[in-house]
Amino acid sequence: MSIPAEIWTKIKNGTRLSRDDGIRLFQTNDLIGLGELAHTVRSRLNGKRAYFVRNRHINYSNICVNGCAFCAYGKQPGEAGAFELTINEIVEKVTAPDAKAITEVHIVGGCHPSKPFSYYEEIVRAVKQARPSCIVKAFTAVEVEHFARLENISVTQALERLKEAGLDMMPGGGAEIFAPSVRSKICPKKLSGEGWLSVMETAHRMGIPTNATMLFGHIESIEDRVDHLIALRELQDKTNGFVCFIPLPFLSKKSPMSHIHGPTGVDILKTIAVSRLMLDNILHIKAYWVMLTVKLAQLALCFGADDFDGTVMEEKIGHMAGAESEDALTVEELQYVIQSAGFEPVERDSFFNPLRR
Ligand code: V47
Ligand code: SF4
Repeated sequence: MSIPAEIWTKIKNGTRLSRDDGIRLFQTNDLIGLGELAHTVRSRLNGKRAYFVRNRHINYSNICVNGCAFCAYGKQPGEAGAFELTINEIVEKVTAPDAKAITEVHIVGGCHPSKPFSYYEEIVRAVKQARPSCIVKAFTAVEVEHFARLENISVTQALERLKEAGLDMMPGGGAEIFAPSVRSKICPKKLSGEGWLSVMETAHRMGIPTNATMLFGHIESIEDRVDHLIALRELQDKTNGFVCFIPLPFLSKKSPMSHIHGPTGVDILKTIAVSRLMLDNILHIKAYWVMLTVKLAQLALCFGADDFDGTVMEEKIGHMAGAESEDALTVEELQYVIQSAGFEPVERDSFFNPLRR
């Protein structure tokens, strides 16, 4: 199916796309046309710029009671390979010589059955104290709701305490696919899609910006993807709190769901392009090279993406699921791949303010 002329007109005029438009875009075989449309919008919003950040990931623990069917990272308490870090070990990771230049720390874990809320407050406080100029982007909506429930406090109280400790921003993980029929199969114990959106709405209203994700290419339908994007767009209309959207291709190789193939390269590029076109109120789309591979992420810049994430030291979630990407990239490597795709590399902070060095 080719792209209907009506959609070209809507994009040219900046008119919002409907659910049907989104479905028709996913159904098209005109990959190049789709890329052209997404590139038009991306150029309108972000010119030739492709952003990156000097960041590192810290996973404080992989112990998780949720046991999502797609996840190779989470371990049950006592299972081989389960780990948890002390506050000192976490601080060492942000004060090590190789972390000297970072401007962002991305901290996530699992849903631990017993750690007290004070542990999470202490993580944020200690990292902020060790590196006051770094942005602390920590804990998904799923983790925050879990911590609050264990501590018997509200999500608002949990976020107030984390903000007080130094939390600047929240990552976008845990969204998966909002459709209850999919969630009940791939992550039945996890916070619902509605719950995820509600935690994010609370965070945004408290002045905590967040990212958003979508895990695609497993058992969901095209309609589920479009509905997921529309739910994010509707919340963004209300709060304007989402900074960046990150489409995450399902990595199947080492996942417990390895019988399902992940998305093809064409599907990944299509999904990035449709995300750019549907999410007219989220300024940035991330080509997360860790899960895409650097080569596909480079192509994604021509299909609507404008952000390359960053140096990403010590990523575990994607690599444990079989990601075939590097462990980390240097700033020179990021600049090289962006530039050789025909874009202008711009170092940014976590909120996409350009940084001049
Ligand atoms: O929430 C888990 C996903 C997410 C697999 O906000 C998997 O800046 C693919 O959210 N295949 C964590 N994906 C990663 C994440 C993220 C990454 C980079 C930047 C930001 C940001 C957020 O990874 C999880 C889950 O949705 N995930 N297992 C898998 N087998
Ligand atoms: Fe736990 Fe997150 Fe893995 Fe689900 S995806 S099992 S919540 S770590």
